[in-house]
Order: sequence, then C-alpha cells, then structure tokens
Amino acid sequence: MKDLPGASLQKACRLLVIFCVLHLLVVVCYYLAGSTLSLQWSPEPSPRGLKPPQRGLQMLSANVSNPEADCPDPSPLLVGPLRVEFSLSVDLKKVEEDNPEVREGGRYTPKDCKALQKVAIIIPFRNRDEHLSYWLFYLHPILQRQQLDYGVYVINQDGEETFNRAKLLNVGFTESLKEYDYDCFVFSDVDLIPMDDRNIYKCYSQPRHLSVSMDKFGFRLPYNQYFGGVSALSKEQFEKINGFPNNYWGWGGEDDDIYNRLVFKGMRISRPDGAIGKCRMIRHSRDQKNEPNPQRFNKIAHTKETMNSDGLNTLKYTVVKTDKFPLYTKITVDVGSPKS
Ligand code: UDH
Ligand code: NGS
Repeated sequence: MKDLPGASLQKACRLLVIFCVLHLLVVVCYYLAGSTLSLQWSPEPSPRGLKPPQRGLQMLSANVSNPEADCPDPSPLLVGPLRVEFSLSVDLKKVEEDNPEVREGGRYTPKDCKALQKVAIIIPFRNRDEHLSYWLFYLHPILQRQQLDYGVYVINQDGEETFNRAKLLNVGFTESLKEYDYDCFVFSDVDLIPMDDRNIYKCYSQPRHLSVSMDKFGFRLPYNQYFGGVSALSKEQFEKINGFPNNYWGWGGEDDDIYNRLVFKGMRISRPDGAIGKCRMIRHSRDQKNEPNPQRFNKIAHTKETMNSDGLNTLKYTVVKTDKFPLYTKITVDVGSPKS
C-alpha cells in the first residue's frame, strides 16, 4: 500500500526533528568538554597577604633535602603577592626571634640545598634607622624563601658631609667581597620593599632593575631608562663598568650615570614584569645634606668620557667601624667630601 503524501511529509519532519536534537546534543557535549578543558588550563589564583613560610618549608623537606644539590629554580617556598604596610612599629628583637636561621651580621645560607647564587645586599645609609627596621622585618623572610646565600651590608656614611649614594655602593661591593666570595650584588635603597617574593633578589645575564613599579610612581616606570631604587649586578657586570661613579654628591643623576655605563658597555636592562616588580616606598621628607645636585645634568651628559677614570679604579675611603649586628653588618665609612 502506498503512503499518503501527508504521511511521508510527517515522517520527514520527524526525521528532521530527531536530527536536530542529535545535533544539539553533540554541540552541548562538545561545549561541556571544551569548558572542562579551559577550567583545567586556568592559572591557580595567587595567595594574598603576608604568608608564613611553613607551607613551603614542609614541601621542601618532603621533596628536596640534600645540601649538595642545587636549590630548585624557582624556589618552592615562594608565596607571591605580599601585604606591605608601615603603620605598626617594628621590634628588632622580635624580628631576630622570627628569623632564627639568620646568622650574625645578617648572613643566611639555605641548609636543605645549595643556593644558586651568593648575594651581597648593599644598602646606602645615614640616619634612617626606622626605615632599616622595616626593611629587615620584610626582607629577611623574603630572601630566605628565595633560597639565597646572602648577607646584608648597611654602608653608613660617617659625618655630616653631603650624601654620596653611589660611592657608598662602591664601598659595599669592595668591603663585602673581603668577607665572602659573593657573585651577585643587589643595591637597595633602605626605604623600598618588594610586594611580591617572586621578584628574586639575584643576578641575571643582563643587569637587573628590580624596583620597576613603585607606588610613588603609580606602579609604573617614571621613564624607560630609570635604574634607581633597587638593582642587581653580577661581579662581572659591575667590574665591566668600572663600578659606579664616586663624585655625584647630593641627590640625583647617579642612577642615570650607572644606566649610561651599562649601555656604553653593550649591556641592556632586564626587568621583572610590572605585577611582580611592584614595591612600596616608605614616605619621607628630603634628608639634610642630600639636596639635589646642580651638576647632575652636566655629569650624566659626559658618562662616556668619565666612566673609565671615575669608579672602582679610583675609589678611596676609610672604614671607621664595622658592627656585626644579628640582622645586618653595618660598615661606617668616611667617603670624604665634594672638595677632597
Ligand atoms: N639615604 C640615607 N640617608 C640620607 C640620604 C639617603 O640613608 O640622608 C639613602 C637611603 O637608602 C635612601 C637612598 O639613599 O633610600 C636614596 O635617597 P632618597 O631616599 O633621599 O632618595 P629618593 O629619591 O627621595 O627616594 C628624594 C627625596 C624626596 C623628598 C620628597 C618630599 N615629598
Ligand atoms: C630623575 C633623576 C634620578 C632619580 C629619578 C627619580 O630625574 O636620579 O628622577 O627620582 N635624575 C636626574 O635628576 C638627572 S625620584 O622621583 O625617585 O625622587 O632617581
């Protein structure tokens, strides 16, 4: 018996509906499978706030505990973004108790593995004890989580003469090397605190600028060539540029001179990304005897001619006193005056 034309149309419609439903099901399954994949690929949220290092330490002792083996890179102890604030005052005795593995003079060596670098942290200093307390409070736990073999050197300018930041840094390089075979030098202002422990205080194949997004500049670089605040140079990089200039007295320009030196020696600046390089500056007013140096613009225009005759090879100073405190080594030094 032949199908009526109406009945075959009905059959065709039913087939079409079944096909559509099947198609819809396939699309939904495909979509669901895709979203599961993208969930698996999304990055883990970063931990927030000041984190005690216990979680990482447990991981470390579970995974690696061989003093002969290189520390893993990156360190498994890192926690990411940190809360940094300067409202409460710091008790240095408490900081000492909280950092029992820091040895006299502010030295630390990881005990579970061999640090990838030996880092001297050099801080130019005069009359900033409160800032130094914050720096020690925040940085010691961070540097330990970074598994660095490090020492903290505060280079204190003796007397009341005009401040000379770059010369103090040259002194720090020279004096710290007399104590230990450091291969990397981090030069840090006393008032700058990193906001993420993934900003590693170590050296790279190119000179490193670490304070790349400071709160006072709205978390960005003030200009592309900016090399102030916190920077890291290997021993070779530092020696290649004849160290830093010795005759920038007062505020400004010495960091631009250092930048020029690096560029003239064929190097370029390496930086962490803006999020990892965030840092806070402790607000302060201008110090006495660190007024803007009126000669600075003229000086940075002549780095190429002056860099070989002003630096490590002409560095003169006298160590007045060395104090080994539990959390840092303080070297008080007479760096002379602009006239000497
Ligand atoms: N420093 C001292 N003592 C001094 C001068 C400088 O310890 O008397 C050291 C310290 O490590 C400081 C660094 O040198 O972080 C750089 O000096 P600075 O902090 O004076 O430079 P900065 O560019 O500030 O951070 C300039 C003065 C800004 C005044 C702003 C007023 N609103
Ligand atoms: C530049 C200075 C740098 C200084 C930078 C940021 O103008 O030494 O500003 O200064 N160079 C000269 O003056 C030639 S800051 O805003 O941190 O006080 O580091």
